[in-house]
Amino acid sequence: MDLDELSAFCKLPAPEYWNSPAKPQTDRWPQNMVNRITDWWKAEFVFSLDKGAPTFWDMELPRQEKIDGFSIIPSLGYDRIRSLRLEFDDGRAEDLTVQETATRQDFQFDPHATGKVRVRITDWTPATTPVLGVSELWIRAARPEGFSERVQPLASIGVLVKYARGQGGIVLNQLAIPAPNRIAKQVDAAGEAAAAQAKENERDDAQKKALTAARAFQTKMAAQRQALLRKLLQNLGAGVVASAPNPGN
Ligand SMILES: [Ca+2]
Repeated sequence: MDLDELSAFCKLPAPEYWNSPAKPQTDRWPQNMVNRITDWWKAEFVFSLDKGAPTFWDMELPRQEKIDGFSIIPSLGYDRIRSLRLEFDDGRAEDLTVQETATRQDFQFDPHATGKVRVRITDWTPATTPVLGVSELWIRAARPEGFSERVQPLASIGVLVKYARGQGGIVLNQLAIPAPNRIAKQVDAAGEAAAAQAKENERDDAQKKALTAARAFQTKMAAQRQALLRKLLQNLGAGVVASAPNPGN
């Protein structure tokens, strides 16, 4: 949405980027960094340094923005983040010191014009198991003066938004969300299967109709044949009767 927090709208690398085959509902799922669930270890995102996982990743923004804020709740399960560097397309970076606490830590800086934010973990307190991770993070964009008066979210996730305009305004209450590829493919496949079935039914119907017509034709022909035969026999009978010699003669 066009509010100022953009992390959930960013494109993240796939789990393979961290050498970690993963699926949703595991702590190896990158989107766990922005799922806003903070009180369950499985809802964090972690990666293994001993599997060669890189300690940086790009968060691609939906469009060019001016980024001026970042927040994080680090994962405290294993290695503990002590510092981060945020890198931007303008060639500049922000170095942030992170406390080893499971609380949200907010950072504000001068805006950076950028299409992505590279998050690089630069220092950490090592644990016995070399696993690093993030519970949650947030990326904020600079908005023009008066933005918060004109654009007011009615729900925390920003799906319902009020755009105040003088005495009136606009309310956003519907979103067109394109189906993810997998679902789109399933829908396509289901559509194709249904079309094929319909075609088959049509073929079956045509066959049934042809069979019914053939049977009707057979029945009609049989009836005609019988009628003809009956007439023939009648004529023949009449003839036979007519031509039979008179027993009296
Ligand atoms: Ca989370």
